[in-house]
Order: sequence, then structure tokens, then C-alpha cells
Amino acid sequence: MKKRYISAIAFACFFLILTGCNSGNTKPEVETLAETPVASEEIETESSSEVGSAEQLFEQFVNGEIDAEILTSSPIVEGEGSINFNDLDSDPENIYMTFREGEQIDLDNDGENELIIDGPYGGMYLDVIDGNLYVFAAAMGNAGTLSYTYYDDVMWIVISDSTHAGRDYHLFYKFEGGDNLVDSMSLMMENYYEDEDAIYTLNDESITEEEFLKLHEEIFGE
Ligand SMILES: [Ca+2]
Repeated sequence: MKKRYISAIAFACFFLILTGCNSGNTKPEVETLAETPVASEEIETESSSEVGSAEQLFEQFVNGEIDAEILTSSPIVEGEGSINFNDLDSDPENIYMTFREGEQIDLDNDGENELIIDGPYGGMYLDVIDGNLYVFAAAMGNAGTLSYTYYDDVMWIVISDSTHAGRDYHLFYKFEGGDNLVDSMSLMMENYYEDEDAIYTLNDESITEEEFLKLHEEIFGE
């Protein structure tokens, strides 16, 4: 009987310890709950300062302090990995072969400016997406000159090849955010053989020379 009595006391003590532990656990939970609004306030503060941080990231990039990652999902940038401004070509005697800081313009129609890095064949365009710096458009050599144009009330990023004889083609990309391509179009003239008429197309559909020239002027203002 004594043993059982002692066991009962021991069990009661054990139960008390358990209860004590539980009540001990409750406190941190309350504290955790109380901390949650503080944590979300901190996050809000971080996101509200992101607008200013885009310019900071652009500045850090042109100072060579941070890399820009190649946005591989973009149709108008080749390769992968990241780019450091200090590793880009620089030729003091030829400014057209030198990468240099350009203007900041809203090129992707999201109300925030992107950074243009002027350089060979149009250089490259950088955007801050979710707080990270990306190259979302870049020149592809003499068959892929990079530019932009304001047409039909939006900004279009343009890849052009007008450097080869008998060929004048332009691919247009409309973004809403540097990682969100929403529309594209093409305008081309091909005339490879002197004894054949030139072929003009808009989005691969045949158009007349007059229509081509009119569109060319409307889009490029020239
Ligand atoms: Ca933008």
C-alpha cells in the first residue's frame, strides 16, 4: 500500500512537472505571437525602402561592387551567369566599344526606371526584380542591335538587324516588368537578290512597301 501511495505521489509530482512544463511552454508562445507584428513591421519597412534601393543597386553595379545576373527567361539576352561592370569591355580610344552608365528610363512599362548601360550595339538594360539586379535585355552583336522606341502609347524594346545589305528587320518586345513579356511583333524587309522584288512583312504577314515605310516611320519616327 505504501509503495502505491509513494507511486501516486511520484505520479502527482511528475504530472505537476509536466503541467509546469506546459505552462512554461505557453509563455514563449504568447511572446512569439506578440513578436509577430514586430517582425511584419520590419518586413514592411524593408519593402517600402525598395524603391530607393533600385537606384542604390544601379550605383553599386556601375561601381563594380555587385554583379547583375543574366535573366535567362528573357528572350532578348543570351548566356547565363552574372556580369560585373568592371569586366565589361572598355576602350578609352573608342567610346562605341566601351560600356558606360547610361540613362534611367522606364523600359518595361511598370512605372519604375531601368538602367541603360550604353555599349557596343546598344549595350544592355538592367532591372531590379524582387530586390535583385538582372540584365533582362542585351545587344546580340551586329545582327542584333538593342534599342527602344515609344510606339502605340507603350515602350517597346527592339532588336534590329539593319547592318546587312538586303535586310532590315526589327523584333519588338513589350514588357510589363522586366520578367514579364506581354507582347511582341516583327517588321521586316528582305531583298537578297537584285533581280527580285523586296519582301515586306509585319508579324510574318506580307505587307506593301508603302505600308512598311509608313509603319517604320510611325514606330521609329524616321
Ligand atoms: Ca520599369
